[in-house]
Parts: sequence; C-alpha cells; structure tokens
Amino acid sequence: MKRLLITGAAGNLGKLARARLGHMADVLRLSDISDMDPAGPDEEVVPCDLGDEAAVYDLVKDCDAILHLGGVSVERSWDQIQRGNITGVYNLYEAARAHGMPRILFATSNHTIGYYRQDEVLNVTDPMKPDGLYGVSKCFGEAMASMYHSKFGQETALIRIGSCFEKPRDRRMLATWMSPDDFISLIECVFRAPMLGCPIIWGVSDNDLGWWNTDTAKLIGWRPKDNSEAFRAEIEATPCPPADAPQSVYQGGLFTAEPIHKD
Ligand code: NAI
Ligand code: 15L
Repeated sequence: MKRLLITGAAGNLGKLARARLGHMADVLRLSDISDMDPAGPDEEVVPCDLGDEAAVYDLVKDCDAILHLGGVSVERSWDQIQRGNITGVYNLYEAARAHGMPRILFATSNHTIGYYRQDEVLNVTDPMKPDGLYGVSKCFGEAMASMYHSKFGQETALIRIGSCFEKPRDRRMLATWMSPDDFISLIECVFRAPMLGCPIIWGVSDNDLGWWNTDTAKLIGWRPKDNSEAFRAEIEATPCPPADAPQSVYQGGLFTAEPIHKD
C-alpha cells in the first residue's frame, strides 16, 4: 500500500508499530497529540487531536489503511475519555467515510468484557460487560465500527487486545498476554487479508492459560506463536494476591476496582 496511518504513534504500541511496520507501506503517516520523534525516511509526522473533526479529516486524507491506536488507554475522567475515544472515534469514521473507507484496525480492549470472571470462557458473541468508563468507550468504538460496516461497508478489524507488553507482568497476564511479535504479525494479517468485514478478534498470544475462544483469528489467517508459559516461573516467584482480590476474580483485573474518576 502507499500510505498507512498510525494514530497513537507516541504511545507504547504506536512506537512498536512505527519501528516494525515500515515494510507495510511506502509511507507511514504518524499521528498523536503527544510529542513524537521527527520524521525519518518514508515517514510523515502529523500532530493531531482526535477530538478535532477538521484536523482528523485532513489526517485521514490519502491514507490506504489506518492502524488506530490513539486515545485514552486506561481508566480516566469522562472528559478525557470522551474526547479521545468517543468524539475521536466518530471523527475517525467520518473522515474514513469521506476518504474512500480505508481499512481500519481498531485497538479495542479486554476491558469491554472485564466483569466476566476468570473461570468463564468467552466467545466474541457474548454480551459486553465493561469494567469502567474506558471499557464503555471501547464498547462504543466496537458499535461504531459495526454500524459503519452495516451502513457503508467500511471494513474494520476489532482487535480486543489483552495485555500487550514485552512480557506478562502478573498472574492475570498469563491469560491475557500478547507478545509484541504476535501483535506485529496480527497487524500484517489484518492489512493483507483479501476480505475482512468487521470481525472481533482476541488480541492474545498462544498462551496455555486462556479465557477466550480465539477461533475468529483464523478468518484472517493469524496464528500467534508465543506462549506466556515461558514466564510462569518468574511470575509465580512474586507474591500471590488473595483469591478474592479483583485481579484474581475478574478478567479485567484491577480495572474493576477503579473509581469513576472526576478529574
Ligand atoms: P498509550 O496510552 O501508550 O498510547 C495511546 C496514545 O494515544 C498516546 O500516545 C496518547 O497521547 C494518544 N492520545 C490520547 N488521547 C488522544 C487524542 N485526543 N488525540 C490524539 N491522540 C491521543 O497506549 P498503548 O498501550 O500504546 O495502547 C494503544 C491502543 O491499544 C489504545 O487504544 C489502547 O486502548 C489499546 N489497548 C492496549 C492494550 C495494551 O496492552 N497495551 C490492551 C488493550 C487495548
Ligand atoms: C488495556 O486496555 C490497557 O490499555 C493496557 O494498558 C493494559 O492495562 C491492558 O488493558 C490490560 O488489561 O492488561
């Protein structure tokens, strides 16, 4: 493809994508509200607040695909979440509609279902059970993608990411972990698939411990290769939280214990 837009390019996953996806497009257009490193060869750096409709319209122009990582990524006040994850998502989908509907990978989250218990196994068709305002905003994003697909044919891969870090950080992440390598191969599969539609796909590695039926990954030919078991001994050497603690009970872990933030 000619131009791949990466929103949230200053964030953790955005930096990873910037470093490793150059081969996917002639040009990477990198955008964030936070500071980014200057443009390198075959890069465009375009600062943009997702809450600014006109700016997002210009941002999406001439892009062939969008890796949408931008927005608030943890529990925060409604004002912050609304701008990045509600208004921002509306602005992105409207801009995409105006500019030929480039395929979108939308980074949604396990916090859309965080109030399910860890002894339950979920399918992507199970009802949402968000664990906070952040989770609710990701449910909204999934609903927007579904509506734009039904009404206009806009393609989106709704990737419900578990926990994408260099390695799992606690016992819960033995189930939710997705390695950086698996994330990159997932993105490649999304943008290379001949047909996409609007599937929900769990963004999780091939962990022995798992709470999610990962069948929909096959729709795009994605086969994660890493397994959190490699880190089990390291994790189990750390103190074990009580069995009735939120991080031991709920799939969303400590997000279920967050208050409604007011500032
Ligand atoms: P991050 O917080 O490091 O990066 C998000 C970026 O979005 C930040 O650089 C931030 O400045 C930018 N941003 C926030 N509000 C914005 C606005 N109004 N306009 C423009 N940019 C704005 O998050 P991370 O870890 O890189 O995650 C990327 C995406 O993946 C997020 O959407 C997050 O919700 C999602 N995700 C990540 C998971 C993970 O394990 N890292 C798990 C589940 C979902
Ligand atoms: C998320 O949605 C967050 O963006 C990320 O920072 C992690 O907290 C992750 O979920 C998780 O549940 O581990």
